[in-house]
Amino acid sequence: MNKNLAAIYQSVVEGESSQTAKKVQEALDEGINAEVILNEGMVSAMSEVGRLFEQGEYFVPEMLISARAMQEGLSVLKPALAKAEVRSTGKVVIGTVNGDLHDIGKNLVGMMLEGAAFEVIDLGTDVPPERFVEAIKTNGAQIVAISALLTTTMNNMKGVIQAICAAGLRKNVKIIVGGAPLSADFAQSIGADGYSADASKAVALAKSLIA
Ligand code: B1M
Repeated sequence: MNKNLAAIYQSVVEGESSQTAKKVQEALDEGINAEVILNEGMVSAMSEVGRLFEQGEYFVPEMLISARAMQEGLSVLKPALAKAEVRSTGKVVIGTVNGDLHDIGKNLVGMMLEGAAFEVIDLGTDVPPERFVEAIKTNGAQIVAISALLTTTMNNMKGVIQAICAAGLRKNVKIIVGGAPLSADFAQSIGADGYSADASKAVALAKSLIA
């Protein structure tokens, strides 16, 4: 692996925020593609953090400091990932479902959507169904993107879709879902319009749904 990519990987695993930011900048300066930095340097490092957590070598505080390092690196990477086109492709309301605090994947999806010129309204994490409904009404969004990282919270996505239906807004929006424990079958079972396994596929999906 390239020296800078290896250093990024290591600094995310070790939760070294400033080192991550520095090495991401160096990798960009070296001309390494932003998506390569993201996937080989950072996303793979978070998988390793997950593995260490599963094996009892890392605990929540270690996961948290690795997540901070990842966020720090992402803020340096963002301009390169989101080379926005001028015209708006559409409006997307995005959030992590209620009960769930994971936001790195959701933030990445938001960034990539912005890069494809979508206007993104980010509701953050632990978002209750009624806030999704309110945000659709206020912003006239065409797409709702919901993220969940826990097998326990993925089931709350159905509640969001039910609330959107109950508010009479279902025909106005396309609903896409994603997050590590999900699958296309799960998305279909809760009445979503689509599922994507990663951030770039989410962009393609969003574009195809409003085409
Ligand atoms: Co937590 N956590 N965590 N965690 N965490 C996982 C998810 C876990 C798999 C770790 C493990 O056991 N291996 C496990 C879940 C097990 C399960 O449910 N089966 C777990 C657990 C158990 C927990 C706690 C319960 C731990 C505890 O307290 N005992 C707790 C729950 C808190 C809560 O949410 N209520 C908890 C807490 C945390 C931290 C707060 C410490 C931190 C999150 C910080 C943050 O997000 N700001 C954290 C972290 C960092 C992780 C891991 C290590 C990394 C997640 C991550 O950021 N990945 C994770 C292990 C792992 O994923 N391997 C783990 C990188 C990110 C780029 O990938 O989020 O998958 P991901 O996003 C991808 C795709 O999934 C997809 O695109 C993204 C990019 O390509 N995607 C979408 C995501 N959302 C999408 C939406 C879309 C489309 C695509 O459209 C709408």
